[in-house]
Amino acid sequence: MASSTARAQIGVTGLAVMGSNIARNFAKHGYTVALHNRSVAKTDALLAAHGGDGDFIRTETVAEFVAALEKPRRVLIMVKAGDATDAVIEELAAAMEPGDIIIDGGNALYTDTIRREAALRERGLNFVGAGISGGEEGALNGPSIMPGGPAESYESLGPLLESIAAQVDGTPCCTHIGPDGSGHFVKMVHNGIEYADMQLIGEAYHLFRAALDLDPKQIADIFTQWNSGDLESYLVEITAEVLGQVDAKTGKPLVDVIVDAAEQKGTGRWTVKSALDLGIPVTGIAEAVFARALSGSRAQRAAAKDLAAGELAAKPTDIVQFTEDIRQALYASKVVAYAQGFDQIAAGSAEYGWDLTPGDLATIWRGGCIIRARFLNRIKEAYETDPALPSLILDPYFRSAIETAIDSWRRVVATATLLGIPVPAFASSLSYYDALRAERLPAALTQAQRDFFGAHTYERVDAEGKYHTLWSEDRSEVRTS
Ligand code: NBP
Repeated sequence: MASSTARAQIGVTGLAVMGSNIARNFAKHGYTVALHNRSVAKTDALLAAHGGDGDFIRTETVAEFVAALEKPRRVLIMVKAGDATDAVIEELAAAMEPGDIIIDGGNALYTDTIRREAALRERGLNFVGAGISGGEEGALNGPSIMPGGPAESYESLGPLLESIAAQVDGTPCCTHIGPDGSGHFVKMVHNGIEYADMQLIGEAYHLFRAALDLDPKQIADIFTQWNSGDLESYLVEITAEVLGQVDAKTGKPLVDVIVDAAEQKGTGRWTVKSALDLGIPVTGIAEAVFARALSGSRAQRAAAKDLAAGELAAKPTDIVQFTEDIRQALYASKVVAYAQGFDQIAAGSAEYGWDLTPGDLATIWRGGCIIRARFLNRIKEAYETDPALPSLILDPYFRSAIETAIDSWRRVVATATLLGIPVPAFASSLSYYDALRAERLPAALTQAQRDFFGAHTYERVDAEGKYHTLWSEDRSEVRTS
């Protein structure tokens, strides 16, 4: 630990799990790190346990903290998202000078980041909203970092962030995403995709148990096997670990003694709300958010548990075939979830004028973050080949992967339905796919109904313009524009 002089390249305020690990990560990469936390106890605990990791400067007050930083000052805030972040920004901004950089590494709502960036810009300060993924392990050993904010600030900040980020094939999992709230927006969609990915894995697991009567250990082995193929990913890997875990108290599989009510912190919900505003169907993510909500409706579920199931079909007898069907359904549904997430990113980019590059995101999500997967290399390649791809599903690789999977996918959704096993994400992803490729949708009827009750007009397939049928008169048609 060194004395407090203005020589720290980076300051970290908020030294709970994430902040302390990122501070250590910076220190391990040779940076001098100024430390600050609202309550000094956390700063001291960090120094006591890990002071030897590198060059730290201990500070108690914001004034000391800011004074410890070389100029332009770079401060990373890692506090609870929301009001706490606003409070910390205000304190810091009052003590900092034009040209300094404040980075919010918390899980901020991107509209808050847009607001904060504009307010701080007025005061001559650079504000960077950086999405950080990877949990505490990633924060320490290399997260995926999604910084959004002024491009000038990235010149000074980028090298630091890129050096502590995860690296894949020599490429850092960090790049300048775009202006103001773009980094947090992209992190939000990342988390939404994470929800979908977890739900799909959950549905696969449920089918193994309820349709094939496999036990958690057998299912763990299947996930381990899958992790050496196209599905290789952090989430598949940890699923195998979790399913292999035995509860010390009961000797049962741990998963069987955990209450089946999933909680959520809110980023999945934000993703869906934003998608609704942007008019982008993110059905996989939405089903995942709703599935968690339904699982948590414990009183309602308890009251409903005797509801009729109807006549159920026989379980599949060819375990090998159905296991492969589930693998294919998982892969195809995952393609849909990512395709939808990337659609949302494109829509957000257009709405806010961010000019985001989807291929960059696939690149920086390959390591460090929770959705890291072999799959992301394919997405990176798809956008490299065609940056204006209308949907990820239309990329030749994914198109052919779905062609291979389609029969299995249908069998899985149909079998689950006939067995009374809920597969909301598998089923809605398949329906999305079928809707996307449909020549005609029932939307023509919807438009006619809207015209009937609200004179909302419709377009014709055989003529330009907008039309209205005089439903309550003689039902003749008039052109309205
Ligand atoms: P928490 O989200 O639990 O926040 C705790 C920190 O916030 C402590 O340092 C606490 O100071 C500080 N704080 C609070 Br609470 N209110 C404050 C206020 N009014 N003024 C100043 N400081 C205040 O910490 P975390 O789990 O390390 O996460 C930090 C951020 O990173 C969050 O935004 C989180 O959403 C985000 N994130 C978390 C993960 C993850 O896996 N956990 C991953 C990615 C991003 P105190 O010690 O004085 O109470």
